[in-house]
Amino acid sequence: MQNPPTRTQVAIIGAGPAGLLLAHLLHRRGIDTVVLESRDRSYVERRQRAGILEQGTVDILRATGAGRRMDRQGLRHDGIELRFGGESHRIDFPSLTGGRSVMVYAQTEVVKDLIGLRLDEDQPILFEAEALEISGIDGDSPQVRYRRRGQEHTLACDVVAACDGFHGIGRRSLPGADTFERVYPFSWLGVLADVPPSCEELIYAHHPEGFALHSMRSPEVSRLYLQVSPDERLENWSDARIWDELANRFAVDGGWELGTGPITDKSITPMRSFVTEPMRHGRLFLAGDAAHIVPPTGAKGLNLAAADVTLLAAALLRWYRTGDEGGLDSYSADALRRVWRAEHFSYLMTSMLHAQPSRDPFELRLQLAQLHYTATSAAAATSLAENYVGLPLPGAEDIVE
Ligand code: RFL
Ligand code: PHB
Repeated sequence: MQNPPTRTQVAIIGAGPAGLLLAHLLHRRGIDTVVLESRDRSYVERRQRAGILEQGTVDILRATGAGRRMDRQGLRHDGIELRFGGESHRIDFPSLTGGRSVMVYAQTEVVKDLIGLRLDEDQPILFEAEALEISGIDGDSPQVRYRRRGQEHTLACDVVAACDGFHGIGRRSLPGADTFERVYPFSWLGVLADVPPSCEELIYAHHPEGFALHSMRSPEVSRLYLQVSPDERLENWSDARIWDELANRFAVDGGWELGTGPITDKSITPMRSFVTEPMRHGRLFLAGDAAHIVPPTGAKGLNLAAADVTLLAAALLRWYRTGDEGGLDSYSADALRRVWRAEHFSYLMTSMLHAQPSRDPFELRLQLAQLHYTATSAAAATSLAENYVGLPLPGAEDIVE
């Protein structure tokens, strides 16, 4: 693209799941967008992150023509396994949630699919275009100033959607917001390994030494996580030590074998909860990690991003079609209701499954009581299942034709 566009209807900052899905939903309904992304395409497509799509996220991708590869290559999962005290217990999603389930399909693949669609449809997406400033949000023609290939440009628009993640400029450009934060006293060491998963469904393991999670990316690739201390360094974790510790934390009475293989990616992620309120000021709207972060234990981050932009797309469509601002006015409150539900669920899962650094025996017994209750009570299991597969997506019916 030689001359980047100077005006659009909705300027979208960030080509993560939030920005790309918003652009896709709006384009289908005839609303013009320009996506600005500070990184290059290959970086965005390779960033290892989420792996689980809620039922509502799967439905919206499928209903809008973005789910074809997901339906071929994604793995539908009807439950998860909880391991604690040497035993394993299965939570069955469809029977507890009226038939809902989740899809194992990596964020990298969702992002590739949405970028592919955008380029096939010849819609503007500018990589290596870093938004520097958002201005004019109290008027009706805001602007985004950005730098691309050493040159500064200005993009004028009706609305700015800041989908620029936790470290973007969107949140800092929204005046008068309140923030809420909790930093947890542990991190996740995540590895990607070329070995078939040793389980059919994800395993969330509680262990006195710390939490472990067995997830997957495909029938050939496993994704595994270990709780580590926040000041832990990657160089302390040889591949052999990682496999030993995983086997230790997943051990169950009667035996279970963890397959091992070459580790192809290793990283440490801190865990935090963060929310900014409100998510809108004038013509600036925040969506996804730009507005909120959850600890990954509930697998909610990407799904919340999808929920925000579904709501925002429906509100924008209503406004462009009828001039009715009702959806835009209630966007922040409606989005935050779901955000806080997900914050609470992620916090509960995190607190139930992770070892406290103090090794407080009272806390440990509370965790085991909650795990036992979840494994044996239909009411408790239903609550976990309903939150895990995700509540219905408001706005989805309005934005899908
Ligand atoms: P992203 O994905 O961070 O995308 C934001 C994009 O904005 C760009 N950007 C800018 N572009 C232009 N100008 C600027 N000034 C810019 N500043 C930033 C960035 O380069 C980037 O491309 O945010 P988005 O779209 O809101 O998506 C959120 C999700 O990525 C995130 O919530 C999930 O990855 C969280 N998460 C999980 N979510 C789930 O739903 N299920 C999971 O199983 C799950 N597992 C995880 C996770 C996150 C993890 N990490 C590493 C944080 C597991 C891990 C380990
Ligand atoms: C992942 O596959 O990366 C994953 C799965 C479930 C979680 C978090 C991460 O809760």
